[in-house]
Amino acid sequence: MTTDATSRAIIHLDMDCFYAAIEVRDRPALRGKPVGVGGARDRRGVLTTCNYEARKFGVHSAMPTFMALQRCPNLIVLPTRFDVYRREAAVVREILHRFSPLVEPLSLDEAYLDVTAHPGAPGPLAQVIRDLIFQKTKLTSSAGIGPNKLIAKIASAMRKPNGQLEVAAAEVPGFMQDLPVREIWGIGEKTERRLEELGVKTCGELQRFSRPDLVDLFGKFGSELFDLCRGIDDRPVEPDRPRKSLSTEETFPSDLETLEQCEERLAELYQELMADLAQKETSRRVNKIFVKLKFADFSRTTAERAGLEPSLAGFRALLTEAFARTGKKVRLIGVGVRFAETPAAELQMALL
Ligand code: TTP
Ligand code: MG
Repeated sequence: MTTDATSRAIIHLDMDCFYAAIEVRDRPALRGKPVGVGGARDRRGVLTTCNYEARKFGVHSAMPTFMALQRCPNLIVLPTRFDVYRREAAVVREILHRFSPLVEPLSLDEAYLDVTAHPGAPGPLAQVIRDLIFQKTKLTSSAGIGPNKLIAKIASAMRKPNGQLEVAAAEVPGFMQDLPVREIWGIGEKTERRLEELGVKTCGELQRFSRPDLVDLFGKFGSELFDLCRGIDDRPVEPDRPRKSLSTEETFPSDLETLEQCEERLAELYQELMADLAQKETSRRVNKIFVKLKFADFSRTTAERAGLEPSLAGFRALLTEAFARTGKKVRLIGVGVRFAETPAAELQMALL
């Protein structure tokens, strides 16, 4: 059966201050206090996120920790625990899959669901999903419900934290009218500034331009803008295609000569990999870890070990092994994981 694009029911679900909410849940004494999660000030760290109490002071994601502490001196800064976040995200993901096979994760705490085929009305359905998530995890989430991804995503942000907003197809024109153009997916600072120069701040104002006008101004994206500013978005909800591995690597400006130098860089790459893993591959079980080295003469070697969860100690052992194979100067280090073959089955097992 093909579904008319205008009659879809899409939910955008986003956990509230996800990492911070988990830390506060696990440390009840922190309830009501401003909490950030990320790197320590003295190590030039950056916050991954913070709770809503901290946001009142102007603290936000990606802010250097020292700056966050200037704005909010009582901020409690906790280190990240990616393994815990991944586990919670997997529980959430499993709940979402009970309601539709069409779940498209945007990050570990955010996803679109196409619930068009579900017999329930989408608004109450979103409430049921959020209640279930809370029941299982004691974490709150917010949802937007609309006829497409654009509307659903914008709507969920409007009722944060712990709320939801449904925009019916008939309400879309009114919803878009006063909406700032920057809310549209694809409009960055540059486009926003150009539009402002044209006297355009809201989607309603943008609607005065014809499609050819917008193409003249913005090229191919202009044509998309013509639809988006009217709340029209035909992008389908696309479930994840499982990848086989995830890795991160760095080529160094000058070759590394000693194992100690390599170990220092390995620790940084490990942090990056873990953050990436938490964001992109929430529910997958890792069944192999590996370290890849490329040497000054461009030859390469990979050391890997099966049956290990990723840990710094595990990667260090592999680095030592790979380094000892040649003793040549190191031009690039890569660290990565390979996933178990059948993600869905693995996940079911993990949750039993
Ligand atoms: P978001 O959903 O963007 O933020 P959030 O859940 O913390 O807060 P909100 O209530 O506004 O949704 O990101 C989800 C998690 O991803 C967040 O808890 C921490 C992590 N993250 C980073 O590591 N770096 C970042 O720059 C951002 C934005 C998020
Ligand atoms: Mg979130």
